[in-house]
Amino acid sequence: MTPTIQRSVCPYDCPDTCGLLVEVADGRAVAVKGDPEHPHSRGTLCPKMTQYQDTVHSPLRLTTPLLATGPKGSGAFAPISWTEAIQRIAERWTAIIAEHGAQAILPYSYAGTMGLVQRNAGHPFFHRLGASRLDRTICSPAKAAGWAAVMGQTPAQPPDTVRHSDLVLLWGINALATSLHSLQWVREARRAGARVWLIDTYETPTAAVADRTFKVRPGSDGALALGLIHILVRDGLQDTGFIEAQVQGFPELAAQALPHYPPERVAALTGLSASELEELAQAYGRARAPFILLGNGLSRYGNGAMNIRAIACLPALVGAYARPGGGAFAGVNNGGGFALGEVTREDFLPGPVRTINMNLLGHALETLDGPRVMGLYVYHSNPAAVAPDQNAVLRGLGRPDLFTVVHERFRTDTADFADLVLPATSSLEHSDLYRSYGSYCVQRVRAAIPPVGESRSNWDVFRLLAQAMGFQEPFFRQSADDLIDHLLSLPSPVRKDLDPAALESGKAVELRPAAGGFLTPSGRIEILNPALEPPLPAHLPRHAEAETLPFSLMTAPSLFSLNSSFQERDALRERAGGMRLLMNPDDAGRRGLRDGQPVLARNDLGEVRFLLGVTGRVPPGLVVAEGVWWTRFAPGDRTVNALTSQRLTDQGGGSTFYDNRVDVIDGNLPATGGNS
Ligand SMILES: Nc1nc2c(c(=O)[nH]1)N[C@H]1C(S)=C(S)[C@@H](COP(=O)(O)OP(=O)(O)OC[C@H]3O[C@@H](n4cnc5c(=O)[nH]c(N)nc54)[C@H](O)[C@@H]3O)O[C@H]1N2
Ligand SMILES: Nc1nc2c(c(=O)[nH]1)N[C@H]1C(S)=C(S)[C@@H](COP(=O)(O)OP(=O)(O)OC[C@H]3O[C@@H](n4cnc5c(=O)[nH]c(N)nc54)[C@H](O)[C@@H]3O)O[C@H]1N2
Ligand code: SF4
Ligand SMILES: [Mo]
Repeated sequence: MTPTIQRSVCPYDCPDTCGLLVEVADGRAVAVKGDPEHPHSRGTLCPKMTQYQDTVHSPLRLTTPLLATGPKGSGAFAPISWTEAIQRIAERWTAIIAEHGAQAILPYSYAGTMGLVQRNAGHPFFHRLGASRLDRTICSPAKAAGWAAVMGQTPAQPPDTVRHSDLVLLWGINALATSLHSLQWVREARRAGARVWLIDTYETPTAAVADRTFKVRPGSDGALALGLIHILVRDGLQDTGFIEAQVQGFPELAAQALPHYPPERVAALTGLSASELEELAQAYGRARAPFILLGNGLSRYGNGAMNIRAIACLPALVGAYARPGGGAFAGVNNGGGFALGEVTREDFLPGPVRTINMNLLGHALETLDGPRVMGLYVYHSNPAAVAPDQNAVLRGLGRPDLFTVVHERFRTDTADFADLVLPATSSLEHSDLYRSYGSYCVQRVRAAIPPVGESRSNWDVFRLLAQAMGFQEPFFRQSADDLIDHLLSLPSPVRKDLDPAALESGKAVELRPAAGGFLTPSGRIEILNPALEPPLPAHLPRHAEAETLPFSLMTAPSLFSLNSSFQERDALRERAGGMRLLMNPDDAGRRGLRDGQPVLARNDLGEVRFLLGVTGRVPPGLVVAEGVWWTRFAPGDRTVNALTSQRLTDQGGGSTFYDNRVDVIDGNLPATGGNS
């Protein structure tokens, strides 16, 4: 058969949402390329997706439902039919509901696939069931809260605005790994003469595209932003006209907050020298159109929302929003204009039910009562690897009385703890409607190939479960495409100029917001936000501030994986160089540790084996673990999140993956039993 080319989209939790051209032959994807007609990705893909067919047709794909035949975590399973699997789930859930009530069932999902229908497919089902609700806060709710504290619901500037900037600050963002295509606009600015400066805790791969890197202490960016504002105001570099017209609370900030952030104090808090602070402030204050590209990492701290809030004040101070090419980009917050409520169906809830924060999964499974969680349904997420406090999560998942179902493409660490595993389709095998969070693109895609093995999509599994549980609502009988048709049939001001035929063609379409004012309660940028306590931004200490273990631990993203996705690909794991812990040469030397040797990182929560990578890219006092590994490819029996805690952010109930300290010792010494 001659190959055909099908349009699709990258389904992963990445802001770029790249367009794909998939070459299909005999019902198989044989090649995957970037779609040159995609407005944001323009034909290029990252190294993870250029061989997506190797994920889709990986020999590790699950192809039938599996029933556990050994103890939890052993990974011993035998194939069963879909009919039997669904029947067993319905019977067990019915018994749990009869004995403990429906809230004893907890769904757990996040972002294995980002399409609106498949991602949210479980919501209507679990609402109708009356199950406990999951607060999906693992990623960046503190960033959202900190940003909204200042900017309200103001639509994000399109990310390509940055190409007209003359000073780009890549702030807490490893863009080469996590938002590759935003860098194309940064590079364009650089070619036109812009300076590109990186502010991170270590020299990430993104340092290679920056002119300079400023290495800050973890969790100190709020202090840094306030220190920069202090210098700007000291030297009269603020934009008084813009502030008077568009900003609320500048006099209060100047009088009450800024005196606390002189350069000497800020240098001590951030680890930057006083001269680096001066250089940063002068460059920012004197640039024609400074632009901040803001990452998520620095919000995953006990003070994360406040750090973001302080940074969000900087563009307002210098009037950057009024200058072509100036401003900031922290992610698209309202793109698409689809009625998500028509997917999630809150109206199916039988009444009030409890909500469980997903970052507290360990607590929820181990200690939470009233009622105790007896049934867990995990879909498109891998909490045994990605959730904080891995030991608590594994203790919970190991409970013999917990009935766990995992719907997955692969036998992940979480699947190993399931009573039943259901095989999931990949994005090439189902329909969905995508909206990006790193651009204003939306795209409708249909299956390019038939399901691999007996795999089924999230939407189709919940249809089967709804039928088995006796739900009569016609809603549960629709196909994913029926629901997408319905979403598109509802009018939205965001889509008023959209030609429906454009979406039907399968191409990505951009829905840029009209430029307008600031959507805050006051209609101004709220440096002072009277609804918050404190009303002005301030430096707050992070959780690990007073802890005494020698190293801050960065659990940073890897170029060659996406959270725990892509571990199935041998070539990508090899390019990552194994599960490594990066350390400064002086620290390694003092401990007698050598590059490439096994080490053990440990704290009160657990201990994890790594291979040591010694590099001057990491400053003293910091260690870096890039990527979230599957245990079966790890040097030991735990991965990085055995070292991260369930503590939450100051706002939004977010994760604090970067706010932890560890000790590191020679891994050839005997284990100390820290993973009970
Ligand atoms: N290749 C790859 N791509 C990804 C992901 C991945 O894991 N790998 N993850 C995806 C997901 S889920 C998301 S949410 C997005 C964003 O993914 P995120 O994990 O939020 O990554 P970034 O926004 O790049 O932010 C991480 C950077 O923040 C830095 N950082 C940490 N603490 C601080 C601090 O206190 N101050 C400063 N200045 N910097 C700090 C880290 O060193 C790191 O370089 O990317 C997505 N894309
Ligand atoms: N240490 C540390 N931990 C982190 C982070 C960090 O920076 N450091 N980042 C955190 C962040 S930002 C996030 S967003 C979370 C993300 O955590 P998750 O959302 O759990 O992301 P993944 O690890 O990519 O796991 C997604 C799983 O979904 C499966 N999947 C893909 N498509 C489908 C589908 O259509 N149906 C079904 N049923 N399954 C599918 C994939 O095979 C994969 O195993 O991780 C967090 N964990
Ligand atoms: S992971 Fe991100 S950069 Fe890579 S192809 Fe997907 S959307 Fe594009
Ligand atoms: Mo995320």
